[in-house]
Amino acid sequence: MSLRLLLFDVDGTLAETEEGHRAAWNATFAHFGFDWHWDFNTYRDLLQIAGGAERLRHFAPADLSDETIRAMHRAKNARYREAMAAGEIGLRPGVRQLIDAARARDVALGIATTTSRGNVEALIEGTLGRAALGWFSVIACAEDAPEKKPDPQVYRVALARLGIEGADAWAVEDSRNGIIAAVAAGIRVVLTPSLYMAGDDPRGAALVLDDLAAVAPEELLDQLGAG
Ligand code: XBP
Ligand code: MG
Repeated sequence: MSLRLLLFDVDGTLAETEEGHRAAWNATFAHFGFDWHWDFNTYRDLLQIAGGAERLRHFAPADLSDETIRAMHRAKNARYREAMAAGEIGLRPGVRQLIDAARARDVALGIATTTSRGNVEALIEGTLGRAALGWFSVIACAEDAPEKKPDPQVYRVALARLGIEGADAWAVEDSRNGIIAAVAAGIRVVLTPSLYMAGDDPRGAALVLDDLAAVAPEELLDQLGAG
């Protein structure tokens, strides 16, 4: 067991993105003529359902067509990406430092997320710059894994693409669904609970930190078994 691959979740882990998603949803509801508004507590409950389109399907009346759900999800993501491009959301503390330290020690980096590739790219470009997309050996997202977390599919896809065993990888996650998904793929988890996930059950995580700045990056890589 060594650290060959560090897999990052995106929403809640690389950045506190969910307030961006929530604002974009609320603007989309108004645009489509609905008087719905997801406040913080409502959205926290809805986050139990992974995936934006799945979340809206769960919330919306049954007679709202799947086509409309898809159109609203696209509209939400267009607004969300505009906010990302405008630099409205930054990385969580310690993320950049851990990425830099891992690259310096030849630990491969990857992404395993429920959200779409376009949203991942918008976040990476808006925070680390376009060239940083090339720092990740694998980006596994909604388009690669239709079974969303807590299903382990996205983690299995990421491992399979690189031919790396779960035992040689660690995941950085923020949520209960994320822990369950990674552990089911045989991957150990560093949990950094996000705004919406604070107070959730951390069982299954091998290490729990307030955020990645809580431990110096070199020390953290040593703890995770980097060579
Ligand atoms: C995050 C999610 C995502 C985002 C929105 O899960 O559930 O659905 O809220 O993204 P995780 P989309 O961090 O565990 O991957 O609207 O693009 O689905
Ligand atoms: Mg997450």
